Amino acid sequence: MAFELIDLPYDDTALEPAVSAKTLSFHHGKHHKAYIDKTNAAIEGTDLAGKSLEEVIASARGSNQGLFNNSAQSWNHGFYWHSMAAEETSASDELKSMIDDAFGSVENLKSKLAERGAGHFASGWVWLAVKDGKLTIEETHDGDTLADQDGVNPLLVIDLWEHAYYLDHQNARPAYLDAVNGKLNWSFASENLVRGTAWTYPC
Ligand code: MN3
Repeated sequence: MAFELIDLPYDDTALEPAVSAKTLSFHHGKHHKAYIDKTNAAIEGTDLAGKSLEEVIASARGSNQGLFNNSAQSWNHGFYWHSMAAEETSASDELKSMIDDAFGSVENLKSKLAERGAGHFASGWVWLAVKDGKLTIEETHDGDTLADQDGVNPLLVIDLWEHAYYLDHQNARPAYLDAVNGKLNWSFASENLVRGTAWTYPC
């Protein structure tokens, strides 16, 4: 069974003007699809066919860079689509209190995410995650992921690759980050926190 390109959890205009329908059509329909297709092509007929995407990622890490990049990017994009929401959602009381402890307030956390995302050199991802029981902001480079890292539970992610924002904000990554900060799915983050283990790619 091959991995599938998951549907966007909202209409393609739902994130405008932060992320336009045009960006989503390329980002989801072309970029994410290509990562999925390449992952499927690479595992077809191998021992990895039939494994979960998380198992493929863990197996490819450090041993097959091409497969690692494509499988991790497949996962990261699925997680990213869910990290944003059409309507503003709010964090659970538990998450809110962890955010207050670690960052002072949700607004401060958003500023920190924007700051770390803007300062990240070249392509990658900025994450809100639970590590060793505490909330932390993490960055990964290129296609790297938190999906398979022991003791780390990713709650939200923001794509920092230029293809995520260039059509809408050109080179202004900070403008994209400010806009996307208003679309973060705190209810998804709260579900991830309660589960206590990393989200799994749905198909
Ligand atoms: Mn991307």
